[in-house]
Amino acid sequence: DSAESINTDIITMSRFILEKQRTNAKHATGDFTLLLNSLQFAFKFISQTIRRAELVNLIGLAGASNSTGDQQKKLDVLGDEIFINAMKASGNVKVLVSEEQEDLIVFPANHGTYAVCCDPIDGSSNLDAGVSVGTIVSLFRLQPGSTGTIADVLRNGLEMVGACYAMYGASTHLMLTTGDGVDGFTLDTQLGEFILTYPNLSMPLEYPIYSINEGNSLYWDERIQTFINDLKKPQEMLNGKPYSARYIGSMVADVHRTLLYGGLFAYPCDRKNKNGKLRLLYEAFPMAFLVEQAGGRAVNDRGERILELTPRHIHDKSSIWLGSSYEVDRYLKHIDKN
Ligand code: AHM
Ligand code: MG
Repeated sequence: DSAESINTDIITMSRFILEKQRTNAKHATGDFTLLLNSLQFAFKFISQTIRRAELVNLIGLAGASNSTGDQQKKLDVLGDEIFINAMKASGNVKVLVSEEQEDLIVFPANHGTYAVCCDPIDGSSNLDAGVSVGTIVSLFRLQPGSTGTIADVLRNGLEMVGACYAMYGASTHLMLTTGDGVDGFTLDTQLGEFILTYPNLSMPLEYPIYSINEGNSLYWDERIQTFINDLKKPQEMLNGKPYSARYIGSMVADVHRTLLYGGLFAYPCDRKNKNGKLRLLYEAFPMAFLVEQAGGRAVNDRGERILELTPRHIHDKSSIWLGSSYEVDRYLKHIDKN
């Protein structure tokens, strides 16, 4: 009987957050609930926009003409606008950093207490091939007494009060931490709701995958070259098999796989990217927070914990090694840390 197999008591993200708010003093402010509602809205809107654009572009390629002759806005720009407008409209956000905006944005009319940093569409070079991209977000509370300045975001990663990403893949997933574990949700497009699908996610402690752009290996430090080469040799614990390589080139998708399957994801410094490529505030910080909350680790090339770093500029970059504790520890041992 199909009626019997339908779960009539699903946990939507809104319900999940409200329940948390009732039972956990840390989330006792309705402010945070409203902020997460605005984030959900932005993710749904960006998700829908990407899916629609893909179809429209394909129809365009097949010969249909664009009657108005309008230039299609680039998806990165649309994603950025959607995100900024959603945060502005939420009223709870005072300060916003976006990868797409050179400067910090302060909303003068908002009396909110949150600072939000985001990469609205990360991995956008993959968009035209229909490969998963995502939105990455870190959340801070304003410093006590602050009316919204750069000092609200140039802070130690441990001061984040939340982090999340949405991945726009075969389905849209949303992984969230507020500092007590990671919970994952999947967008039910018919209901228009994120449904709790990965409650209290913990990642595997080890897994034989490494994920890195090996095309850069010529430019890596020798220590990094030897580390990655060692993973390609027969591994005793794998009955003589080597590690497998997986690299999508979308941080959200590579980190999502790492959270679910385990293994190692890295973007180290190299001779072309002297400080790495990924941005500390809205790429490395939120992913490090999520990975640690799922039981993994995240460090930079020198073995320093990502969450203990402090950016000096809003678009500062960092090298990163994150994933299962076994694989990150193995890197740390290789560089004589820990
Ligand atoms: P973007 O923010 O311009 O999209 O760039 C960030 C992306 C990440 O999603 C991904 O991990 C990385 O760049 C891939 O870089 P590369 O193509 O150098 O391997
Ligand atoms: Mg990015």
